[in-house]
Amino acid sequence: MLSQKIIDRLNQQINLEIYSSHLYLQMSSWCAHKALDGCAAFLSQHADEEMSHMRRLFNYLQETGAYAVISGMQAPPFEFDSITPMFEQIYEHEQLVTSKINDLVHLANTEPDYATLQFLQWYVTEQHQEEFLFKSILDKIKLIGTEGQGIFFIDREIGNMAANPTQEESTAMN
Ligand code: OFO
Repeated sequence: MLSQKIIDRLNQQINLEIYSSHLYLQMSSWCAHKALDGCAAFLSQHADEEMSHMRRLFNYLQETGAYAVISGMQAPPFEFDSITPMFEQIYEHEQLVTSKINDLVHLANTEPDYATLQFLQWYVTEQHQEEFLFKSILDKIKLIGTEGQGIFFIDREIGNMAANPTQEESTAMN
């Protein structure tokens, strides 16, 4: 049985994962609007992955007999200058998600709630991978640049990541 404090924090995390999905779906729409089809496909796929993160939390709360609650949430931004600040924004957002997961791990450890602590290990690993993924995309953008044909190559490169989803991304899409 989970404490009310843990339930509340897991519900907050559910809503943050939904916001992440909305944010990336909105960004994918902006990319599609700018004919950046590779980035659009990658971000749309990543939006699905965020919903799978939400589902995992949702199911955990239900399995423990707790009540999963979806809250109202702010709309994501929909205007972007270019893909460079967009991916910088994503990287910052993922760092925020990591800090929220760390807070949750700390809470589960101090309660103590060892089942939740173990459940959260998946998210610790996932956030490490997410930060690495978006940092490497930013590195590629800086290396290739977005001037002239650079944006074409960047878009193709990021689109290839969507064409080769990880196992988890495949599961999230099915
Ligand atoms: Fe992007 O990892 Fe969930 O939020």
